[in-house]
Order: sequence, then C-alpha cells, then structure tokens
Amino acid sequence: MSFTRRQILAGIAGLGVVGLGAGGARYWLGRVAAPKTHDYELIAAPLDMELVAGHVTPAWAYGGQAPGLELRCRQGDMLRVRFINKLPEQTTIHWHGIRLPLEMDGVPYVSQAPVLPGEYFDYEFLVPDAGSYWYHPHTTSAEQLGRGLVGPLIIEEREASGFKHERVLCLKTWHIDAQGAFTAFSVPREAAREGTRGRLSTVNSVSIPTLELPAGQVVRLRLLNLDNTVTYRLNLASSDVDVRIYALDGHPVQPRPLGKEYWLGPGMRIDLGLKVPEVGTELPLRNGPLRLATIKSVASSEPAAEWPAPLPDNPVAEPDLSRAETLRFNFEWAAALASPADEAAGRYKYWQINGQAWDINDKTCADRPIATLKKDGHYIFVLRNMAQYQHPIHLHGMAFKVLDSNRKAIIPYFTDTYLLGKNETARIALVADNPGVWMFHCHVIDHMETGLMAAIAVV
Ligand SMILES: [Cu+2]
Repeated sequence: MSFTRRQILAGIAGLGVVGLGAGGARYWLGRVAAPKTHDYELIAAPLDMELVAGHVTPAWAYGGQAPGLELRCRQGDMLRVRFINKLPEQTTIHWHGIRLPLEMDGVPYVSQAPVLPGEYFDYEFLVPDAGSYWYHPHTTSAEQLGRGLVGPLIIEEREASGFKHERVLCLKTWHIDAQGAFTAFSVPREAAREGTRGRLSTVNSVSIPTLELPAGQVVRLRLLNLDNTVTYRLNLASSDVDVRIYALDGHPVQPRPLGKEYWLGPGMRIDLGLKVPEVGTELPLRNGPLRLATIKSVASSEPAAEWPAPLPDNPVAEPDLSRAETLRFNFEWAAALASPADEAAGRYKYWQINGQAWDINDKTCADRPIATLKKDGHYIFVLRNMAQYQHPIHLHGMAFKVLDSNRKAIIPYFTDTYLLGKNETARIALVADNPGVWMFHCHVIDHMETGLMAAIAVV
C-alpha cells in the first residue's frame, strides 16, 4: 500500500476555488461531494537518475520517480489528480484502461488542450473497474514515455480480495547507453519493423532486482508492461512452482496456471498469484531466456495461506453477439506511403489501418473517425494483422471482450489491449456504451507515431 505518499489537497474543495485548466474547463464548481475522494498532486518534472552505476540519466518523472508515483484508489470511488507540468514541453495524462468520460482521457486536441509548461490540469473521474492499470502522456510519446513518464494506477477491489500480500512490478527497458545517456527513442528503420528497443531491462527501475517474498504465502504479483516496444515473454522458469493467472489487463479471469510463458505486449498487465515456496528458494522471473528479477523466499511468521477466491468480475456490459454488427479493421505495413517531402520533414508513415495512416502532426485526424458506432450498440471487430510484426491493439474509453483467433485457443476475456500476433486474425466484441471519440491504436509507440492509430466515434 502506498497511501503514505498521497498528497491530500485539504481544504481546496471547501474553498470553492474556481479555476481554468489548460483546456479552459472549469473544475470543482458545483461538484457533488463524493462519498470518498482520493486526491493526489502529481508533478511531472526532470529527474536525474542513476540507472547505470556511477552515471546520470536525465529522466523525466511523475512524483519524483520513474516509473512514476503509484496512484491507488478503490473501485467505485472518485480519483482526483491535480497534474502539474514542470517539464520543458507540453504534455497530457492518459489513464490506460480506465473507462472514463472523454474530457478526462488525456488525448491532445481530442479530449483536452495540451498542458503547457508551468500549467496544471485537474483530472477527476470515477473508476468503475478494479485491477492493474497505468498512466502516461499521449503527446510526443516515444520521447516522453521513453524518458520515464509511465506510472502504475492500481484500483483496489470494492471488497477486500483474498490477497494479503502484493507487489507491483513495472517493466521497462530504458533507451540508454553504457554511460546512462539516452539513445534514440525511435529509429525509422526500427519503427518500420518491431519498434525501437531499449537496452537496459529493469523492474521498478532496477536491473535484475531480488524480490523478497514471504514463504508459504500467496502473493499477488501485478506485472505491468510500461515499455515503448518490448513484448515480454514472461515465465517463472521452474516446473514445480505454483503460479496462477488471476487477471489480464485489469480484468479478472478464472484462475488458471501461468503455463510455460505469457506474452505481455506494451501496455498490457497480468496479475499473478504466486504460492511462495519454502524459505531460501530462488526463482528467476524471466523474459524468454533473460532474467528480469530473482524472487527469493524469506521466513514468514504467518500460517501458510490458501489460494484466494477468483476476483469479482468488473461491471463491463456483455456484448450480445446475436445482434452485433461486424466491422473489419486491417492493420497493414505501408512504408511506401511516405513521400520524399514527408521523409525529409521526419514524417514517416509506415503503418495504416483500413488504408489510412494517422499523421501525428495533423491535429484534425480525429475529426475523421475510421468508424462511427451507435451509442449502446453491440459490435464485433474483426482485427486482421497483415504484417509480420505483432501489434498490441488498444482501445480507449471502453473494455472489449476477446472472442477468438485463427492462431490460438482463446478463453474469452475482457481487456483494453489485445496482442495481435503476426498475420493473426482475431475477433473482439463490445457494447459501445461510452460516447466520445476514442483512440484505437497500436501500443508499440513507434508504430503508433508512424501511422497505426485511428479514432472511433461513439455517438
Ligand atoms: Cu504495432
């Protein structure tokens, strides 16, 4: 629990302050007091970090740390964050996976004006779903996320879950050299392929940390992939360790063994239950063959724990497939689209959805949604990856249910991000119950910034 870091803005609401945020939106005015509020003051600012011993990395941080300050609140409560920009450039915060009103979604020129240096913006929204989420900017993303502007957002279950112990593990691979200096966050030839990878793999900013966990207890491991491009092939390389999946991308699933490996794409999260083995055992947490962390069991005075019950479902509307309308989305490689003038100006378009490439320099792209859904309509999306690189496809504003795939067996589940494998076709379904203009994009940041983004309107 990290409530000790919470900054209560005591008295501000009571003063009846009326202000103008960067977007011109009024805040506080006439707000009905919530039964409980969680107030944070969150500052984005430069921070020198020592990611490589003896060297300084000029990171950007939320709340004085990167990954950022852990924000926490309880399902059904209001989350209220005063965000202050002390960076040298404009930014916003997007709350990845949270179903919220459009004006809180943090997309520049769609849901709000960018927050300029020295300005602040008040984010305030109810959190309907429990689970592991995260937050990050939606501006100059390769650099801003790359420099460290990524942070965990944990929504606790309304009623206490059966887990007495938990750890939040933020995965990020930093784009730095051996002296800690940043390297390019996006290189064109990599953006046109799997995305530009960083070099230093870390868990909570530490390279291969040792995590001490209490022997005999069941610990909830919240693993968050906050990286720009890397898909982590997660495994606990030991055949006799008992580890079960409890939630995917925030949403509960019927607990089942982790199995050999789980592919966690950029932006995705997995909640595992781990029965910690006997004292002194060391388990490697790995990305494929590479060690990410060492889990070490230490003595615990508590009696051995039982497996917690499944987590309660989130209140996501169930799509009715019998009356759903089907829409098709093709994700294509399209390097030929960039004209010489575009390339000279650094505007690369390597990717497109249904023949359209998003232009991150064109503030009007969202005025031309790729699909318009009827409010409360039921939809099936057929997602077809026509390229040999995988894309974690993310939708803002609404959760969707993954139905099936032509490449692997799927137990249907709700999520906000689906890792669409190379040449895979998958079907997802949703109820369009949140009006707005929502970003629909690949979470490999290089792919998003070179075309793989679109807007979907719900009216
Ligand atoms: Cu992609």
